[in-house]
Amino acid sequence: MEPLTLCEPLTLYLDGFWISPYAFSVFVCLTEKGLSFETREVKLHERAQDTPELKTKSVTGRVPVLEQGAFRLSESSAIVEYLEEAYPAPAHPALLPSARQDRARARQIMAWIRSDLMPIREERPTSTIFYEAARTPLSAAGQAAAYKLIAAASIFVPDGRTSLFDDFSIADADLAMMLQRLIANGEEVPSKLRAFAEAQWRRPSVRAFVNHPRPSYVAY
Ligand SMILES: N[C@@H](CCC(=O)N[C@@H](CS)C(=O)NCC(=O)O)C(=O)O
Repeated sequence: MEPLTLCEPLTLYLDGFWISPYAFSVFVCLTEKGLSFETREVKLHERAQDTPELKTKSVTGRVPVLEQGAFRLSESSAIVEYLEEAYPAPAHPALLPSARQDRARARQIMAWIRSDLMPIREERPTSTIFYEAARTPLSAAGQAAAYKLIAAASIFVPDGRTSLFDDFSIADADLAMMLQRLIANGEEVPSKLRAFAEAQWRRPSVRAFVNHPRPSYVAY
């Protein structure tokens, strides 16, 4: 059953403005793996996630959703893990470190980024990276979250390096996206972390997402 599924075309459902950090993670993963895939935009500002079609595909009404034949999966970290298992090294680049403890660290960083730092996510949404920068300064809670992000990232990113581990991992892209919320909005970010985020931003898979054409933004 599954080998047949793996031959089926891949479709990534993502938001219509190409700003979802979770869709970004899956997009980078698919691109780094060298997989051909289609993208379908879901207009979240028109509540397209509530349509029966998307509800059936995602179950939870959220993007990203990966579709492969009759198999549909939402939750970016589950999708990344699926792709890593379904398209493993050496036939495809590994997107999690091969060393067990590094792999665990990458998963820690990915889980943390998805579950903490809420004031940054609220006050510096990814629309401020791809559209217009924020107009108001960070609140006290936002500043505390920025400090927490910078403190942790300064430990996670080794000195003199622009990647978390020896080779690229999907945690690099996720951490860079979180740091870009500060950088793009002119917040103070130490040079080591700025160099890290900028290096990740130059990666072709990341550029393909960042430079993808976007329609005019409608706040939602
Ligand atoms: N934990 C989820 C988060 C997904 C998520 O929050 N997606 C947002 C777009 S960035 C969404 O679909 N929002 C629409 C909604 O919740 O109705 C993941 O990692 O995929």
